[in-house]
Amino acid sequence: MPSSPAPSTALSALFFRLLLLVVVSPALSKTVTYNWNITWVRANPDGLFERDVIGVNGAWPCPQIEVEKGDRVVVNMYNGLGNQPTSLHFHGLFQNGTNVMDGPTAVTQCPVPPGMSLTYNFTIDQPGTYWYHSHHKGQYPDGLRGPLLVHDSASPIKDMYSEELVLTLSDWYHQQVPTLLKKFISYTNPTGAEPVPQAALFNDSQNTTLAVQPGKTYLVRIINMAAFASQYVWFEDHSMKVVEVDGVYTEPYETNMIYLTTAQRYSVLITMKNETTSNYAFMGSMDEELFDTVPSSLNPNVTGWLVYDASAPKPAAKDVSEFAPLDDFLLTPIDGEKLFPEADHVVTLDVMMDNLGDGANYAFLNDITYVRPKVPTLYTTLSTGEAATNPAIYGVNTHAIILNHLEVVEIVLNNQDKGKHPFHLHGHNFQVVHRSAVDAGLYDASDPSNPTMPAVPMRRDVIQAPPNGNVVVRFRADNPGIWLYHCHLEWHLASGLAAIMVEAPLQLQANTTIPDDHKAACDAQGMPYAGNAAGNTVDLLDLQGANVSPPPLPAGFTARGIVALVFSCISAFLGTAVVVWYGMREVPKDTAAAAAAAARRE
Ligand SMILES: *[C@@H]1O[C@H](CO)[C@@H](O)[C@H](O)[C@H]1NC(C)=O
Ligand SMILES: *[C@@H]1O[C@H](CO)[C@@H](O)[C@H](O)[C@H]1NC(C)=O
Ligand SMILES: *[C@@H]1O[C@H](CO)[C@@H](O)[C@H](O)[C@H]1NC(C)=O
Ligand SMILES: *[C@@H]1O[C@H](CO)[C@@H](O)[C@H](O)[C@H]1NC(C)=O
Ligand SMILES: *[C@@H]1O[C@H](CO)[C@@H](O)[C@H](O)[C@H]1NC(C)=O
Ligand SMILES: *[C@@H]1O[C@H](CO)[C@@H](O)[C@H](O)[C@H]1NC(C)=O
Ligand SMILES: *[C@@H]1O[C@H](CO)[C@@H](O)[C@H](O)[C@H]1NC(C)=O
Ligand SMILES: *[C@@H]1O[C@H](CO)[C@@H](O)[C@H](O)[C@H]1NC(C)=O
Ligand SMILES: [Cu+2]
Repeated sequence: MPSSPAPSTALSALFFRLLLLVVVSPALSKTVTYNWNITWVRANPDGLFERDVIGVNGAWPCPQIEVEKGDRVVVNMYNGLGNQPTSLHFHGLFQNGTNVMDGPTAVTQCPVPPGMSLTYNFTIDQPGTYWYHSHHKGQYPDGLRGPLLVHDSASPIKDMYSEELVLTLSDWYHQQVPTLLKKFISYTNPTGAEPVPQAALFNDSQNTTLAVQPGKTYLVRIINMAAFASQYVWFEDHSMKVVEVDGVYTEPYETNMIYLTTAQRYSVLITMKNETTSNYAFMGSMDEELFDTVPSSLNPNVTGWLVYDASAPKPAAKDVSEFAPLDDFLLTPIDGEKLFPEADHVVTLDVMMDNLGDGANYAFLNDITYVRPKVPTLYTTLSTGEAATNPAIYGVNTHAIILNHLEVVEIVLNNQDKGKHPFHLHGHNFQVVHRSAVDAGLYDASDPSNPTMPAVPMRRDVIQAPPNGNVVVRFRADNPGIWLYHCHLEWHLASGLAAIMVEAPLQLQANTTIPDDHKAACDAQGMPYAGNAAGNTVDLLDLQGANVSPPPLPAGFTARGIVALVFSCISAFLGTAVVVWYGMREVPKDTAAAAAAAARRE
């Protein structure tokens, strides 16, 4: 090729601009590395009780993960707890191509035992507000959780505010999760009354103050990191404009109050007043309808203040007469993603609570209560070739549902329980295409009175199913992986309210390998990482030895009979205090009366 003449000034200017573009381009992503030693630390966030909490590098609250869209995140995690295994899950991230980094134990990895390390390594191509938390046996309410923020230079909302703030919400327990779980899943708690928290927190604390500047508009990223409690949130005399829901930008929607179930997030714009003379309370209030009994000592509220003038008083919060939060169904994603056409695959799941033969109360989807398999489900997929498309090899109690690559999936969730259940799907967000009123019963797709589905449905990754009602979501199976679908109330996940989406298993096999440190975590505990749910690598259809739920109640005994029997024993041995503590209100009247009569006879 002949050598070209010296470039013209115009050309060199163009070259320079291209160079500049490359330099400032958001495509130039970086790796953000965190070295985390997970250890116990002491804390007293509600001012009522000091206790051990799980922190990072000797501190609690845990640090914030903060990156730009496109960045790679590396978390080198060392389990310094000494007495418990752990894991990390990055809530809401699709982990597209990195299913192995998703984090739920028994699903995509073995628990990391004390004294061992594991590296999480993945890129993030989604903007917005997320969080991370332990995903091992209900552990995160003991403290291992924090915000994960993904900034985005191309954000459609970036010109609408001048500063960002983060506000986390939580419930708080004085006892540790293993103790609470032992009491919750027990024949002494046959009604399945969930542990009730002792306090509500803002930013893992209370009485938080936010110094604000008059006239300025802030983006407040609100994250509910609770174990159990939803919260109503409002800022006195300031309205909010919702602009993001669970990582999805929305058309601004003005409201005075929002409701966040555990694991949900909202970003809201708040414009400050021009006057600087007074300060204003902002409030969180736990949804007490979730609690079977409300102890008289419980303050469900937490207060913070927008501080315009540090020398002015912080006024007490005013009571609101009713909770009237925004209906999230009304939000519209800015990207305009249209309603998926008719689903290729409808998955209908019915939520129920019932007692099993051990007398404890369990949660069921279609009569199956989730039990952790011996082999993490991802490892079963990766080690079983063509058989990976056969749900039987995953074992009955993992409740594996096979999804075909790229099909449109509809999940119809019929909540036949009187409680509220916020359901979360890993690896995706979903279009919320129908949500019934409370007590509407089962979803009937052919009911002519169903409202027309929204043309551009709201999308998020956690949606609450109404009591005795239903919710219908759709998504495209465009992310091969083993994705947990579960109620995000930690107590219900522990009592089995989960199923596993085995999405495009053959495509997943084609490009996944198990990192050595993940295998080492299994090896250290003698846990297999190949074979069916029982660890059988020879006969994949032989599930002998697989983990299964307790047997049903003995023949001739009804659930109510067992409940009455157990209640009579408790009343006889321990007195009525225990009964009240575990939620007398849950027991049907005739059962309670029978139990009382039995107790009197003894
Ligand atoms: C983690 O922290 C614990 C407690 O401070 C300390 O004993 C241990 O050496 C630390 N380990 C690592 C790998 O940093
Ligand atoms: C917050 O303030 C209230 C009311 O003064 C007080 O009862 C509570 O203990 C405070 N919380 C903390 C964590 O200091
Ligand atoms: C993270 O993964 C990338 C891509 O596979 C790899 O190049 C890099 O070395 C990994 N980093 C660490 C710390 O493991
Ligand atoms: C909450 O904590 C974050 C991170 O430490 C901080 O940026 C933010 O201002 C705090 N928010 C409130 C309301 O205190
Ligand atoms: C505050 O002052 C600015 C500039 O004078 C004005 O545009 C804005 O409407 C005022 N805001 C409020 C809430 O009154
Ligand atoms: C909590 O806030 C609600 C709503 O304002 C109010 O009705 C209730 O009385 C408050 N409870 C306590 C214990 O302050
Ligand atoms: C995952 O990546 C594939 C290939 O780039 C893409 O087609 C798909 O939409 C992605 N799925 C999700 C949930 O991000
Ligand atoms: C993963 O495997 C599938 C099926 O073989 C292939 O089509 C796809 O391109 C692969 N994706 C990546 C990111 O390598
Ligand atoms: Cu639930």
